[in-house]
Amino acid sequence: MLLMNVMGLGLIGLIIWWFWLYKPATTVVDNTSFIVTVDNGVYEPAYIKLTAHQPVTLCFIRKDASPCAEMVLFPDLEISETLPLNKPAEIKLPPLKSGEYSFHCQMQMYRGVLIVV
Ligand SMILES: [Cu+2]
Repeated sequence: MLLMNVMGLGLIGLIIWWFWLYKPATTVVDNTSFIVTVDNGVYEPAYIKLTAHQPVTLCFIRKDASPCAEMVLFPDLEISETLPLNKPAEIKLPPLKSGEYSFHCQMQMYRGVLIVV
């Protein structure tokens, strides 16, 4: 019983952290669309939490003119996409099994992770 309460509190804490405190890093349009900006050498957010077995759309907005930022690759998903500058580029992801899927630019200088739970 105590353990359950502790777990429950932990879960609540995690939810609060994720939805309120962590907000600047995750832009959730709805449950199935996420905006990722590419700027200053980073993906923002770099960690994207997704629900398993649910198709999602990632909308990449590239503000970084560096040629390095031009491509985004999801090697595990065999997805690669060219990102136009200052124009949203939608990448539709298939339903994913839980796990971690990294994504990065061609030279792997920009890095991010999809965390599917
Ligand atoms: Cu690069």
